[in-house]
Amino acid sequence: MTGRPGSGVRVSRRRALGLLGLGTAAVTVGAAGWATLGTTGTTGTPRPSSGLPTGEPLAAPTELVSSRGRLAVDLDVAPGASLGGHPASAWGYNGTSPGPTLRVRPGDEIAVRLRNGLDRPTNLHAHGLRVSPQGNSDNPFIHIAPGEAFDYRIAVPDGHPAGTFWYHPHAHGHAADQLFAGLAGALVVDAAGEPPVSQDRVLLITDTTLDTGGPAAATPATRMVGRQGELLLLNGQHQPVVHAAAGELLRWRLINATTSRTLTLHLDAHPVTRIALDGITLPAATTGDTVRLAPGNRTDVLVRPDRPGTFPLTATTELRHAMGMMGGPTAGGQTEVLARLATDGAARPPSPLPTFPAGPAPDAGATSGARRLAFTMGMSGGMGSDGQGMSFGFDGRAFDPRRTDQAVALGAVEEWTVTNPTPTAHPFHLHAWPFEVLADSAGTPTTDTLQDVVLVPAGGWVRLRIPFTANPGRSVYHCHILDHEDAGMMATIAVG
Ligand SMILES: [Cu+2]
Repeated sequence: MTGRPGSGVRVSRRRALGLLGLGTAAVTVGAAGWATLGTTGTTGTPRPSSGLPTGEPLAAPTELVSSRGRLAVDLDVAPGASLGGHPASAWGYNGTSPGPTLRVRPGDEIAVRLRNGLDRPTNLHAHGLRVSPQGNSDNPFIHIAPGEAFDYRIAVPDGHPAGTFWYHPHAHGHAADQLFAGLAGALVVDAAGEPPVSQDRVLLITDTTLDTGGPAAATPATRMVGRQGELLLLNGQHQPVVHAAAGELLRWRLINATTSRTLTLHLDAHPVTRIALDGITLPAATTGDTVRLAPGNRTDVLVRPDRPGTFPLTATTELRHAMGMMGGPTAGGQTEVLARLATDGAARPPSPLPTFPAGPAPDAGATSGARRLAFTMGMSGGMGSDGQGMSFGFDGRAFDPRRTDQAVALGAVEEWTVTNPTPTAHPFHLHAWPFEVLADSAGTPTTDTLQDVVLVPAGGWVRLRIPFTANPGRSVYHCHILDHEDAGMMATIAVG
């Protein structure tokens, strides 16, 4: 297991040197036995290829907290953003990648003035929030031109679930480039009545490859399989360290903000207890050795270290085939150290974890309709062409913002079967209307709650139950491998 993408998308090692323009690349093996890419700097000391140090204490993004029912923030989108406090050529919000963490409460208004300092359009998506998709709320059809500003007003309803959400650009044709460059931030809805923890941390995962002038461009092959960065970052840092004392109760708000990777996370020598999925606290916590996150998914976990030591938190990226097992580009398949947990203090016996109040249960009303839709991906025959010889879409059609693909009556509760006849798994994301996963072709255990991203197995299907009981308006559903979305794997839905 090495930290290399599959052979089909291998890119120049020299690219990873772009961050601070350091010397010659050499493959080294780190202290933990992981193969890493290193460079020899002027001192002759091996350094990470990125120029980013490893082993620094995990940093928290700046927190911007609402007061008296409102959070008013300026978000400036621009290149030249820092990573983990170190100068870099990432793109960021207010000069950093990730951007600030926005913390609000149910009933608050989020007022964002977004200024576009890029040379291409951008916009803002509040991923997972159950808010209006219309006007200047969470509207994915808005494009903000270079040099322009836009005032978003997002009303978070009373009774909105408390949990972990996030924000990122969603301008069609630009979303993958911009997320890969570093444009992502956490959005936390806080509520009273949750048990106290010793540390409540956002752990936002991105990946990127930085060239000398900025983020590396994707190639047709990497777009087909979903681009993957050479650097896997946590809060913009490379392999940071979470410090804690044995016995402390840690809440980690894990956000998969990578462009394409489905990740399985594993903490050495410690079980993790999953208490929330996609911003909703689960009716029953589950404890296990791993948690799996498709692109866009979040999960909140509790960890209580019980002994002193240093324990790697690893991330295994699922292998992706663009064209099946017989050929074509592939990516993933490797395991990397994402961070390390470093604990001190005396060993202590395990103690019980507190119970968190469950989020809202899925609507139990009768199902009033059913639909079937299918991911489509194949060699271009014209319609839906991405210009690279591949066609991406739903039901044989590429995204067209003027066409309405699904018209749903407000108040309907529908059962959707999303099929995937393609040779790669696609994460399905629906804006504004979270869904219950009733079943999938892989037999994945269900959670009896609502979520907003589900991985649809290659050659398989998922069956969803979707209450369209709030938030009338027009929005989108799409693949959360954002290269696929930008190439047309997105469609429109109007609820009203
Ligand atoms: Cu996809």
